[in-house]
Amino acid sequence: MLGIEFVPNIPLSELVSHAILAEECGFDAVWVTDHYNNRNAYVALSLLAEKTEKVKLGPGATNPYHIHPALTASAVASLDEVSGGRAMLGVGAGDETTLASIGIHREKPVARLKEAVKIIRCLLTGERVTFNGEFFKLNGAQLTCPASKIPIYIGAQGPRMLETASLIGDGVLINASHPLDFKYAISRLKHIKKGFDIAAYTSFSVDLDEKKAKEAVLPIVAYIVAGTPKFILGRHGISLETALNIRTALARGDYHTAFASVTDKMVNAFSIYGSPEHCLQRIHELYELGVTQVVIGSPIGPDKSAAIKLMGREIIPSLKKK
Ligand code: F42
Repeated sequence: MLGIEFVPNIPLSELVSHAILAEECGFDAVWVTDHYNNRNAYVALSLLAEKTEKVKLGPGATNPYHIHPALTASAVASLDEVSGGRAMLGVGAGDETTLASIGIHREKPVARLKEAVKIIRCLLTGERVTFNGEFFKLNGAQLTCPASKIPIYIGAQGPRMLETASLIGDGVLINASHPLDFKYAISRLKHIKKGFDIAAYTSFSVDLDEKKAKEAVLPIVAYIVAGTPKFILGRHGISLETALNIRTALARGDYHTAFASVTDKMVNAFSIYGSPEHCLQRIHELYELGVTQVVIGSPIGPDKSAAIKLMGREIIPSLKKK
């Protein structure tokens, strides 16, 4: 399966055009990111449901801190109805910094996510649910629009979250681009059952001009490096000190220094960028490791529409042949 990620930080009319184009070019799934400061993910997804016909659609990823799991269940069930059964759900612990900016402290993420997924699954079956958990209490709650077939994907990078995803998810969304990170992550998915979808949520930038593709991905890589834990930086031979320099520059708004400090090692570790041939080879590497869905994530390319068309011409036909 081949997915694409859209961030609703652009007018939704534009996002809809990109998604229509992605469907025409052969993508199978469209994920919309969920952060309070962007346009609302479900508003975007309802529009996409109306304007597309085949692609699967889902938030990638929402979280059980800024939305109660009962509301998430109701939102994805509604999406399933308006899209004619194409909904999927991505749910993670949420972005710590974004949550902190609206006063939410991300406590006990693994335990909270487990409870939330249990509640969402029960509600989606249409059952009346009474639940007395550590974080959530439900008292005879019931949906009027059950949709029990919606697959639930867990956003995970850490060892405990990955193992949990393999226990409670129908799939996992792994935010990484490099084979080394997938080797590690897949080794932690200890309990997966047949049909479990291992999705690689990559940072991706394709263009005929490799230099332009690289320039487009630098800002994203700067943010990734700034937020990546020491043990993952070490895996790629990147020192904590260089990462901290980027974090400090970003924090004081000095984007020039931050982006200029991104090294080739960092871009290679945390993104897939370059010509269509090169990107195709990197995608193949991930499928060979056991990834079952590659998600083409931000920035997609220096010009999104051009990059989606380029994928449709020079990458997707070769992937579909396999
Ligand atoms: N976050 C968003 O807010 N919006 C998005 O659109 C979004 C998209 C997205 C796509 C793919 C993806 O993989 C992640 C995405 N995220 C998005 C981020 C996502 O929501 C999560 O933040 C991220 O995936 C979680 O990262 P993680 O697996 O590293 O988990 C964190 C929480 C972690 O620290 N995990 C550790 C681990 O080993 O897995 C351990 C945590 C742990 O054990 N905690 C204990 C517990 O009970 O939870 C408590 C420990 C204690 O002492 O309190």
